[in-house]
Amino acid sequence: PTLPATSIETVEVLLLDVPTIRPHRLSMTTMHRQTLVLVRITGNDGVAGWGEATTIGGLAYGEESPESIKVNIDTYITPLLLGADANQVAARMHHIDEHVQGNRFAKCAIETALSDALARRLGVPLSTLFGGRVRDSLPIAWTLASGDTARDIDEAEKMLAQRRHNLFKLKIGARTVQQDCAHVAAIKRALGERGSVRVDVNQAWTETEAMLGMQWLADAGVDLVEQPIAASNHDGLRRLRQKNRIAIMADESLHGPQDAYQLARAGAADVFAVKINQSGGLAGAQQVAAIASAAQVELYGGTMLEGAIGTMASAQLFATFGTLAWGSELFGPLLLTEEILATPLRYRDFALELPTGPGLGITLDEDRVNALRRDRKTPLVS
Ligand code: MUC
Ligand code: MG
Repeated sequence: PTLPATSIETVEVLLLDVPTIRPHRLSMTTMHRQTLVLVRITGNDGVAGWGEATTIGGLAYGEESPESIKVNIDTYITPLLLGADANQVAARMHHIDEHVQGNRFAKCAIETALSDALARRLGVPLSTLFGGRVRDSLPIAWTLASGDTARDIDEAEKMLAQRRHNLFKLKIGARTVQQDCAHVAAIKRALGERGSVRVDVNQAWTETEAMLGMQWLADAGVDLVEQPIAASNHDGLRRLRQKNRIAIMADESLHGPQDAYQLARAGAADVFAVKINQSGGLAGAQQVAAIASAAQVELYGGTMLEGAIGTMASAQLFATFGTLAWGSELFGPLLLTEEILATPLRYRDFALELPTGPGLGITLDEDRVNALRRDRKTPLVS
């Protein structure tokens, strides 16, 4: 059966400000809250789909801010969508690409919302639109980023005891290489073989610092280093890869299929951190995974610390990947103090379980969403 044409009636962009459970320290910023950028697209049949375009630290991490995403969708993308057929997702995205340069996060949220609604109309999980599931749950890493060694060890012990996470990503790069490596080595010593320890430098090192740091980290038993040097320095990544025995993962270097192709050609990474937002959407992320597979680059399912919508959209896609050698890090909702779903996501046995319902398979609690909306907050009275 073919779906009848469904015209797009509304496109809404909501900004939700949500505190984090503790400060989250990255080399370029310390987060005390996250701004979720949620997009809802509703068709004339009343069916709505959700997408998310959340980023990290305003403009500290990427080129799109929550506010720029909202204004660019409202001003430039929504007019391209209103009245058009909601079910022709590829046609809608192609049309947007013809008129809008860049803006990968905004495009990802739009594509996710259209795809969620389409899958709901068809009565299938979102993963079915991308070929169906290879797995029903995803291993989930946790990021230790309190900035304090003892607190990080304590946090990791709790995660192991609860059987919530046994893959740990440590955020480093804000202190000296020596200080950072001592911090990492202490954590790895405390955890031993009970957990995999990886680090994310978020581009903070020079190539010479990385050469030194990676040797120390390899000796400390660290499994992988994510984005040790500047995103654009593919040659440097290749040189580091050739001279070290520790795996290198590309994150900020990887903004969609073109980057995936260039990195693979350059032999610049052992692993790709695939992110739906950085890839410009689900289809772009699927292409990144295909390039990785062809080039025998291993995969890791990355996050921009999205809330439940972006997290589940990512999970639905990552569940279709043939292999996910390094697991994933879709823990975003667990870093936030507020729940926005009617039923929380299920994290257990070191994994996130995928729901079986149609579309994203989640239901938002709209009262909670509304309570967190920036535009609904009572203005401060001075
Ligand atoms: C990043 O660079 O990977 C993902 C997990 C986390 O703690 O920060 C992000 C961003
Ligand atoms: Mg990273």
